[in-house]
Amino acid sequence: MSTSGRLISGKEVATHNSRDSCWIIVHGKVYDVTDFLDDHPGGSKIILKYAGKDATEEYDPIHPPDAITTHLKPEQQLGSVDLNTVEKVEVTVSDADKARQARLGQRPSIDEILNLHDFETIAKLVLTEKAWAYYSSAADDEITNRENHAAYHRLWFRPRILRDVSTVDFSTTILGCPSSMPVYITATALGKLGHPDGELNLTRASAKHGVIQMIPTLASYGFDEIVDAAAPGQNQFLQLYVNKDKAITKRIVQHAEERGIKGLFITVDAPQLGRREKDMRQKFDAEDPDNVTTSGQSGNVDRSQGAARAISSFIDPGLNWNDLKWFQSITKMPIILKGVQCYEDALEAYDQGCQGVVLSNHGGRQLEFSRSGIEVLVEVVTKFKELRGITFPNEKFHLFVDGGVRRATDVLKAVALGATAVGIGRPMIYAFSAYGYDGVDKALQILKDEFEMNMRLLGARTLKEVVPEMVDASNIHQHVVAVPGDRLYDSNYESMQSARLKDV
Ligand code: 173
Repeated sequence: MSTSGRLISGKEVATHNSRDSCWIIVHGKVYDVTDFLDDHPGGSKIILKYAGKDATEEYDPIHPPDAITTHLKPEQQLGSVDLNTVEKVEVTVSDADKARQARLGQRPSIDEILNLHDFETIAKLVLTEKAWAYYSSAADDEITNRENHAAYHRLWFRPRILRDVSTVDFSTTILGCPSSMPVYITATALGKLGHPDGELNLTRASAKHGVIQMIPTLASYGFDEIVDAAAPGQNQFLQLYVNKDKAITKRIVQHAEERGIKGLFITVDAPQLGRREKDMRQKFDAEDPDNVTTSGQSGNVDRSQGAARAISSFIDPGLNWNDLKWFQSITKMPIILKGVQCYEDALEAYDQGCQGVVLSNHGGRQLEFSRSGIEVLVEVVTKFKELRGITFPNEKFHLFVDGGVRRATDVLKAVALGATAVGIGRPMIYAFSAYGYDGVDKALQILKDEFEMNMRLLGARTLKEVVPEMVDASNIHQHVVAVPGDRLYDSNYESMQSARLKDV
């Protein structure tokens, strides 16, 4: 800090409250953001709302803690403020969000949660509108989002009988790291929108259950805070959004390697963020003066943002195959491309020396009508055998899948078809949004219980015995779910949606 901690009074900060001179306070530090206003990925309006004031509460859930110090020059970091001299800014909370807060106290006991879907039901009730919109939204009409889950309905088991399944073991290794099950917690951004401990809930529960957490580039906690929260020996991966500024990317990658990260998952399906309209609509509130343009006509309101788009402008749309060599030159971590959607690109990744690919469509949040990861898995496995004589699982090149996974049976289908492991994203955020650490702990335990039972019922004692012959995938490329509607069942089944909330 250039003025090495000059103590500034709240009164002085308050005078810098305009576009011409705009200071803000975040976590007790004062920043001169006048020259940064037009560079702020989320726009200048939101900063100007806090000009001369304390912006911490607004800032916290949607920025990694070091975002501000990374973006501002040392001379723009002015010093500290005595918070007692600062007038409190009330963050406006809508009545709907107040009601949601109240519902937190009325959640059913966690003992009532039986499966991963249940967390989503509770999360929808207790999350703020903004958080629910950001987490749950997907591209356009959300067809791919639904297809991700539906695709698993086109795969049916061919179990084996009369095998001694007194003990079953579903542990495995992922990129050389032991894992208690063929599941990892995949990267999802902005954890603090759901719970104050955000991603740290995932770190702690992963440690307890012996699974691997993939740390997102856009976590609400800083990368180091998440690594520091890990237990000794706990393995973590890093999901990377490649910054247009290669120097920043290099620093992030090399720092991750120094901190012991075991795999670099480079996101390759997001040169531009998809339209998540549920998220984008959050920005639009005709009553909100922030949303009225200078012309005063709500018809001109910029609806093009949303939490994700607002903070994604740093991502390099120019990223291409030639950059792989550069990544290989700056790190020895295994490099995995996350977001591969056809066998041609999987083969290219293999030929260029990557250690694997994640067959993924970004949770249905990017290209609408991209196929599900599990469908692409079948294609990739078939083509690698046909064109290269390579079979899976394979220690030299790993296939991962994510999207739509809610049950251990989904994971077992992917493993049978050749996946090393499967990434689970939204269900874990819903778990901590609903119950914090306990939610993630329970979610992982549910998966383990489901694995144990389903391995027995499949007739597989280890994951090696979960083989392609155990799954009938003949229908996977048919984009029709051939399960007839079950009206009698549907009319009697009561989901948690209609569960009664406890009286306060
Ligand atoms: O899916 C996302 O929301 C995502 O990956 C993202 C990308 C940029 C900014 C925030 C989130």
